[in-house]
Amino acid sequence: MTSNQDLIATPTAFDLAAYLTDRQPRVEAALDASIRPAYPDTIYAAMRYSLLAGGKRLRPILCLASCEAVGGDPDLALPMACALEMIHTMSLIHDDLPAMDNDDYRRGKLTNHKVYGDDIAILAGDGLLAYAFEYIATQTQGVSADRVLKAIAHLARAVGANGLVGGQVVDLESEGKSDISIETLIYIHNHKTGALFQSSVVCGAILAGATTAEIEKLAKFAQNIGLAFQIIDDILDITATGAELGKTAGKDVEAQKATYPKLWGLAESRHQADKLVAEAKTILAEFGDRALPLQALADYITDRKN
Ligand code: GRG
Repeated sequence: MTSNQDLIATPTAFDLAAYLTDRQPRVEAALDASIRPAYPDTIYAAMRYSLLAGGKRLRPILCLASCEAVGGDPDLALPMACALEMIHTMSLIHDDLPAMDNDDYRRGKLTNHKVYGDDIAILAGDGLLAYAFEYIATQTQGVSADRVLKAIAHLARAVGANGLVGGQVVDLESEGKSDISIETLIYIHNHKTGALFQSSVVCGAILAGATTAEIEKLAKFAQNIGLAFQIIDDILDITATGAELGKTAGKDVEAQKATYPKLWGLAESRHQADKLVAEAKTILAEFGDRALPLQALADYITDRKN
Protein backbone atom coordinates (compact mmCIF):
# COMPACT_ATOMS: atom_id res chain seq x y z
CA MET A 1 0.00 0.00 0.00
CA THR A 2 1.13 3.57 -0.67
CA SER A 3 2.77 5.15 2.35
CA ASN A 4 1.17 8.35 3.51
CA GLN A 5 4.64 9.92 3.29
CA ASP A 6 4.39 9.73 -0.53
CA LEU A 7 1.25 11.80 -0.45
CA ILE A 8 2.36 14.73 1.67
CA ALA A 9 3.80 16.66 -1.32
CA THR A 10 0.33 17.23 -2.86
CA PRO A 11 0.36 20.87 -4.04
CA THR A 12 -2.88 21.92 -2.34
CA ALA A 13 -3.67 23.22 1.11
CA PHE A 14 -5.81 20.15 1.73
CA ASP A 15 -4.10 17.51 3.87
CA LEU A 16 -4.57 14.41 1.75
CA ALA A 17 -2.30 12.31 3.96
CA ALA A 18 -4.56 12.96 6.97
CA TYR A 19 -7.66 12.33 4.87
CA LEU A 20 -6.31 8.97 3.68
CA THR A 21 -5.19 8.07 7.19
CA ASP A 22 -8.85 8.36 8.15
CA ARG A 23 -10.42 6.84 5.03
CA GLN A 24 -8.18 3.89 4.20
CA PRO A 25 -8.68 2.08 7.57
CA ARG A 26 -12.43 2.71 7.38
CA VAL A 27 -12.54 1.13 3.95
CA GLU A 28 -10.31 -1.77 5.09
CA ALA A 29 -12.57 -2.49 8.08
CA ALA A 30 -15.71 -2.31 5.94
CA LEU A 31 -14.20 -4.68 3.37
CA ASP A 32 -13.16 -7.16 6.06
CA ALA A 33 -16.68 -7.11 7.48
CA SER A 34 -18.31 -7.36 4.05
CA ILE A 35 -17.22 -10.95 3.37
CA ARG A 36 -16.62 -13.26 6.35
CA PRO A 37 -15.15 -16.76 6.14
CA ALA A 38 -17.95 -19.28 5.46
CA TYR A 39 -18.67 -22.60 3.80
CA PRO A 40 -17.45 -23.51 1.18
CA ASP A 41 -14.17 -22.46 2.88
CA THR A 42 -12.02 -22.37 -0.25
CA ILE A 43 -14.07 -19.89 -2.21
CA TYR A 44 -14.52 -17.49 0.70
CA ALA A 45 -10.80 -17.73 1.50
CA ALA A 46 -9.91 -17.03 -2.15
CA MET A 47 -12.28 -14.04 -2.33
CA ARG A 48 -10.94 -12.61 0.94
CA TYR A 49 -7.30 -13.31 -0.06
CA SER A 50 -7.42 -10.82 -2.93
CA LEU A 51 -9.98 -8.40 -1.50
CA LEU A 52 -7.92 -7.89 1.67
CA ALA A 53 -4.50 -7.89 -0.01
CA GLY A 54 -4.03 -4.13 0.32
CA GLY A 55 -4.01 -1.80 -2.63
CA LYS A 56 -4.56 1.93 -2.61
CA ARG A 57 -8.37 1.67 -2.28
CA LEU A 58 -8.66 4.58 -4.68
CA ARG A 59 -12.04 3.69 -6.16
CA PRO A 60 -13.85 3.43 -2.79
CA ILE A 61 -12.16 6.59 -1.56
CA LEU A 62 -13.14 8.46 -4.74
CA CYS A 63 -16.73 7.27 -4.25
CA LEU A 64 -16.85 8.55 -0.66
CA ALA A 65 -15.17 11.83 -1.64
CA SER A 66 -17.65 12.36 -4.48
CA CYS A 67 -20.58 11.73 -2.11
CA GLU A 68 -19.12 14.43 0.15
CA ALA A 69 -18.51 16.81 -2.76
CA VAL A 70 -22.26 17.11 -3.33
CA GLY A 71 -23.09 17.37 0.36
CA GLY A 72 -23.81 13.71 1.16
CA ASP A 73 -22.85 11.76 4.28
CA PRO A 74 -20.10 9.38 3.07
CA ASP A 75 -21.50 6.56 5.23
CA LEU A 76 -24.42 6.34 2.78
CA ALA A 77 -21.97 5.33 0.10
CA LEU A 78 -19.88 2.85 2.12
CA PRO A 79 -21.56 -0.33 0.75
CA MET A 80 -21.16 1.08 -2.77
CA ALA A 81 -17.50 1.87 -2.01
CA CYS A 82 -16.93 -1.75 -0.89
CA ALA A 83 -18.69 -3.06 -4.00
CA LEU A 84 -16.42 -0.97 -6.22
CA GLU A 85 -13.36 -2.52 -4.59
CA MET A 86 -14.88 -6.02 -4.97
CA ILE A 87 -15.33 -5.39 -8.68
CA HIS A 88 -11.88 -3.83 -9.09
CA THR A 89 -10.37 -6.82 -7.25
CA MET A 90 -12.21 -9.37 -9.39
CA SER A 91 -10.98 -7.61 -12.53
CA LEU A 92 -7.40 -7.89 -11.22
CA ILE A 93 -7.86 -11.61 -10.41
CA HIS A 94 -9.12 -12.33 -13.92
CA ASP A 95 -6.56 -10.01 -15.55
CA ASP A 96 -3.73 -11.92 -13.85
CA LEU A 97 -4.88 -15.34 -15.11
CA PRO A 98 -2.64 -17.26 -17.55
CA ALA A 99 -5.30 -16.77 -20.27
CA MET A 100 -4.94 -13.00 -19.91
CA ASP A 101 -1.85 -11.17 -18.55
CA ASN A 102 -0.40 -14.22 -16.79
CA ASP A 103 1.05 -12.49 -13.73
CA ASP A 104 2.53 -14.16 -10.65
CA TYR A 105 2.40 -11.17 -8.30
CA ARG A 106 -0.20 -8.56 -7.44
CA ARG A 107 -0.21 -6.12 -4.53
CA GLY A 108 3.08 -7.64 -3.42
CA LYS A 109 1.59 -11.13 -3.00
CA LEU A 110 1.22 -14.21 -5.18
CA THR A 111 -1.72 -13.82 -7.53
CA ASN A 112 -4.98 -15.57 -6.72
CA HIS A 113 -4.54 -18.38 -9.26
CA LYS A 114 -0.97 -19.04 -8.05
CA VAL A 115 -2.38 -19.76 -4.57
CA TYR A 116 -5.76 -21.34 -5.33
CA GLY A 117 -5.44 -22.55 -8.95
CA ASP A 118 -7.06 -21.17 -12.11
CA ASP A 119 -10.44 -22.78 -11.44
CA ILE A 120 -10.93 -21.26 -7.99
CA ALA A 121 -9.47 -17.90 -9.13
CA ILE A 122 -12.07 -17.67 -11.90
CA LEU A 123 -14.81 -18.54 -9.43
CA ALA A 124 -13.46 -16.13 -6.80
CA GLY A 125 -13.73 -13.36 -9.40
CA ASP A 126 -17.26 -14.44 -10.32
CA GLY A 127 -18.22 -14.63 -6.63
CA LEU A 128 -16.91 -11.11 -5.95
CA LEU A 129 -18.71 -9.71 -8.98
CA ALA A 130 -22.08 -11.13 -8.05
CA TYR A 131 -21.68 -10.27 -4.37
CA ALA A 132 -20.78 -6.66 -5.19
CA PHE A 133 -24.25 -6.05 -6.62
CA GLU A 134 -25.97 -8.03 -3.86
CA TYR A 135 -24.06 -5.95 -1.32
CA ILE A 136 -25.17 -2.60 -2.73
CA ALA A 137 -28.79 -3.73 -2.98
CA THR A 138 -28.99 -5.18 0.53
CA GLN A 139 -26.63 -2.99 2.58
CA THR A 140 -27.20 0.57 1.34
CA GLN A 141 -29.21 2.41 3.98
CA GLY A 142 -30.85 5.82 4.15
CA VAL A 143 -30.96 6.21 0.37
CA SER A 144 -34.14 6.03 -1.73
CA ALA A 145 -34.63 2.90 -3.86
CA ASP A 146 -34.61 4.91 -7.10
CA ARG A 147 -31.17 6.33 -6.34
CA VAL A 148 -29.82 2.88 -5.46
CA LEU A 149 -31.27 1.46 -8.69
CA LYS A 150 -29.76 4.29 -10.76
CA ALA A 151 -26.35 3.71 -9.19
CA ILE A 152 -26.54 -0.07 -9.75
CA ALA A 153 -27.45 0.48 -13.42
CA HIS A 154 -24.53 2.88 -13.87
CA LEU A 155 -22.09 0.46 -12.27
CA ALA A 156 -23.35 -2.56 -14.24
CA ARG A 157 -22.84 -0.65 -17.48
CA ALA A 158 -19.30 0.32 -16.45
CA VAL A 159 -18.40 -3.32 -15.83
CA GLY A 160 -19.82 -5.00 -18.93
CA ALA A 161 -19.01 -4.99 -22.65
CA ASN A 162 -19.40 -1.21 -22.75
CA GLY A 163 -16.85 -0.84 -19.94
CA LEU A 164 -14.14 -2.98 -18.36
CA VAL A 165 -14.94 -6.10 -20.38
CA GLY A 166 -14.96 -4.19 -23.70
CA GLY A 167 -11.71 -2.39 -22.84
CA GLN A 168 -10.02 -5.65 -21.90
CA VAL A 169 -11.13 -7.30 -25.17
CA VAL A 170 -9.70 -4.50 -27.32
CA ASP A 171 -6.54 -4.54 -25.19
CA LEU A 172 -6.07 -8.29 -25.74
CA GLU A 173 -6.74 -7.92 -29.47
CA SER A 174 -4.17 -5.12 -29.72
CA GLU A 175 -1.30 -7.10 -28.20
CA GLY A 176 1.65 -7.55 -30.54
CA LYS A 177 0.26 -5.09 -33.11
CA SER A 178 2.53 -2.18 -34.01
CA ASP A 179 -0.13 -0.03 -35.71
CA ILE A 180 -2.51 0.73 -32.82
CA SER A 181 -3.99 4.22 -33.24
CA ILE A 182 -4.27 6.77 -30.46
CA GLU A 183 -8.08 6.45 -30.74
CA THR A 184 -7.88 2.72 -30.03
CA LEU A 185 -5.52 3.32 -27.12
CA ILE A 186 -7.88 5.91 -25.65
CA TYR A 187 -10.78 3.47 -26.11
CA ILE A 188 -8.87 0.77 -24.22
CA HIS A 189 -7.93 3.05 -21.35
CA ASN A 190 -11.30 4.80 -21.09
CA HIS A 191 -13.05 1.45 -20.85
CA LYS A 192 -10.58 -0.81 -19.06
CA THR A 193 -9.67 1.73 -16.38
CA GLY A 194 -11.67 4.94 -16.85
CA ALA A 195 -15.12 3.34 -16.67
CA LEU A 196 -14.72 2.14 -13.06
CA PHE A 197 -13.16 5.44 -11.99
CA GLN A 198 -16.12 7.21 -13.54
CA SER A 199 -18.64 4.93 -11.90
CA SER A 200 -16.91 5.35 -8.53
CA VAL A 201 -17.33 9.12 -8.70
CA VAL A 202 -20.76 9.13 -10.35
CA CYS A 203 -22.31 6.51 -8.03
CA GLY A 204 -21.11 8.34 -4.90
CA ALA A 205 -22.80 11.46 -6.25
CA ILE A 206 -26.01 9.65 -7.31
CA LEU A 207 -26.46 8.18 -3.82
CA ALA A 208 -26.03 11.65 -2.32
CA GLY A 209 -28.79 13.01 -4.56
CA ALA A 210 -26.64 15.05 -6.98
CA THR A 211 -28.34 16.98 -9.76
CA THR A 212 -27.96 15.92 -13.40
CA ALA A 213 -25.66 18.90 -14.01
CA GLU A 214 -23.47 17.95 -11.05
CA ILE A 215 -23.30 14.34 -12.21
CA GLU A 216 -22.26 15.41 -15.72
CA LYS A 217 -19.43 17.53 -14.35
CA LEU A 218 -18.25 14.83 -11.97
CA ALA A 219 -18.38 12.27 -14.80
CA LYS A 220 -16.11 14.44 -16.95
CA PHE A 221 -13.78 15.00 -13.99
CA ALA A 222 -13.58 11.25 -13.46
CA GLN A 223 -13.02 10.46 -17.13
CA ASN A 224 -10.02 12.77 -17.14
CA ILE A 225 -8.47 11.37 -13.97
CA GLY A 226 -9.15 7.79 -15.11
CA LEU A 227 -7.26 8.37 -18.33
CA ALA A 228 -4.47 10.19 -16.48
CA PHE A 229 -4.31 7.29 -14.02
CA GLN A 230 -3.78 4.78 -16.84
CA ILE A 231 -1.16 6.96 -18.56
CA ILE A 232 0.78 7.09 -15.27
CA ASP A 233 0.29 3.32 -14.93
CA ASP A 234 1.92 2.86 -18.36
CA ILE A 235 4.79 5.15 -17.33
CA LEU A 236 5.33 3.36 -14.01
CA ASP A 237 5.41 0.00 -15.80
CA ILE A 238 8.62 1.28 -17.45
CA THR A 239 10.15 3.47 -14.73
CA ALA A 240 9.26 1.74 -11.44
CA THR A 241 10.62 -1.48 -9.97
CA GLY A 242 8.62 -4.62 -9.27
CA ALA A 243 9.10 -4.00 -5.55
CA GLU A 244 7.60 -0.52 -5.86
CA LEU A 245 4.68 -1.76 -7.94
CA GLY A 246 3.98 -4.97 -6.02
CA LYS A 247 3.71 -6.74 -9.39
CA THR A 248 6.02 -7.61 -12.27
CA ALA A 249 7.42 -4.44 -13.89
CA GLY A 250 8.01 -4.14 -17.66
CA LYS A 251 5.09 -6.41 -18.56
CA ASP A 252 3.67 -4.03 -21.18
CA VAL A 253 6.88 -4.01 -23.25
CA GLU A 254 7.24 -7.78 -22.86
CA ALA A 255 3.65 -8.37 -24.06
CA GLN A 256 4.10 -5.78 -26.85
CA LYS A 257 1.16 -3.80 -25.50
CA ALA A 258 -0.05 -0.53 -26.91
CA THR A 259 0.80 2.11 -24.30
CA TYR A 260 1.11 5.87 -24.15
CA PRO A 261 4.90 5.89 -23.68
CA LYS A 262 5.18 3.63 -26.74
CA LEU A 263 3.14 6.04 -28.86
CA TRP A 264 4.26 9.36 -27.40
CA GLY A 265 7.39 8.77 -25.34
CA LEU A 266 7.69 9.26 -21.58
CA ALA A 267 7.87 13.08 -21.45
CA GLU A 268 4.84 13.70 -23.67
CA SER A 269 2.86 11.02 -21.83
CA ARG A 270 3.51 12.72 -18.50
CA HIS A 271 2.61 16.08 -20.02
CA GLN A 272 -0.72 14.67 -21.24
CA ALA A 273 -1.48 13.18 -17.82
CA ASP A 274 -0.72 16.50 -16.10
CA LYS A 275 -2.95 18.31 -18.61
CA LEU A 276 -5.85 15.94 -17.99
CA VAL A 277 -5.58 16.39 -14.22
CA ALA A 278 -5.37 20.19 -14.53
CA GLU A 279 -8.53 20.18 -16.67
CA ALA A 280 -10.26 17.85 -14.23
CA LYS A 281 -9.52 20.18 -11.32
CA THR A 282 -10.90 23.16 -13.23
CA ILE A 283 -14.18 21.30 -13.71
CA LEU A 284 -14.47 20.91 -9.93
CA ALA A 285 -13.87 24.58 -9.15
CA GLU A 286 -17.57 25.39 -8.71
CA PHE A 287 -18.02 22.62 -6.10
CA GLY A 288 -15.97 24.70 -3.67
CA ASP A 289 -14.28 23.37 -0.52
CA ARG A 290 -16.49 20.28 -0.36
CA ALA A 291 -14.59 18.98 -3.40
CA LEU A 292 -11.12 19.53 -1.88
CA PRO A 293 -10.66 15.77 -1.25
CA LEU A 294 -11.46 15.05 -4.92
CA GLN A 295 -9.08 17.81 -6.04
CA ALA A 296 -6.28 16.37 -3.89
CA LEU A 297 -6.99 12.84 -5.12
CA ALA A 298 -6.66 14.10 -8.71
CA ASP A 299 -3.19 15.47 -7.89
CA TYR A 300 -2.25 12.22 -6.20
CA ILE A 301 -2.99 10.33 -9.42
CA THR A 302 -0.08 11.95 -11.22
CA ASP A 303 2.22 12.19 -8.16
CA ARG A 304 1.93 8.54 -7.18
CA LYS A 305 4.85 6.10 -7.15
CA ASN A 306 2.84 2.88 -7.43
C1 GRG B 1 -15.14 -6.85 -14.92
C2 GRG B 1 -16.63 -8.80 -15.54
C3 GRG B 1 -15.29 -8.21 -15.49
C4 GRG B 1 -14.25 -8.91 -15.95
C5 GRG B 1 -12.85 -8.45 -15.93
C6 GRG B 1 -9.94 -8.61 -16.79
C7 GRG B 1 -10.93 -7.56 -17.07
C8 GRG B 1 -12.36 -7.97 -17.25
C9 GRG B 1 -10.60 -6.27 -17.15
C10 GRG B 1 -9.25 -5.76 -16.86
C11 GRG B 1 -9.35 -4.53 -16.04
C12 GRG B 1 -8.01 -4.07 -15.53
C13 GRG B 1 -7.15 -5.05 -14.81
C14 GRG B 1 -7.66 -2.79 -15.71
C15 GRG B 1 -6.43 -2.21 -15.17
C16 GRG B 1 -6.83 -1.24 -14.11
C17 GRG B 1 -5.67 -0.78 -13.28
C18 GRG B 1 -4.95 0.42 -13.71
C19 GRG B 1 -5.34 -1.45 -12.18
C20 GRG B 1 -4.41 -1.00 -11.16
O1 GRG B 1 -5.18 -0.24 -10.24
P1 GRG B 1 -4.58 0.31 -8.90
O2 GRG B 1 -3.22 0.89 -9.17
O3 GRG B 1 -4.38 -1.03 -8.07
O4 GRG B 1 -5.58 1.20 -8.27
P2 GRG B 1 -4.47 -1.26 -6.49
O5 GRG B 1 -3.78 -2.57 -6.28
O6 GRG B 1 -3.80 -0.11 -5.78
O7 GRG B 1 -5.92 -1.33 -6.15
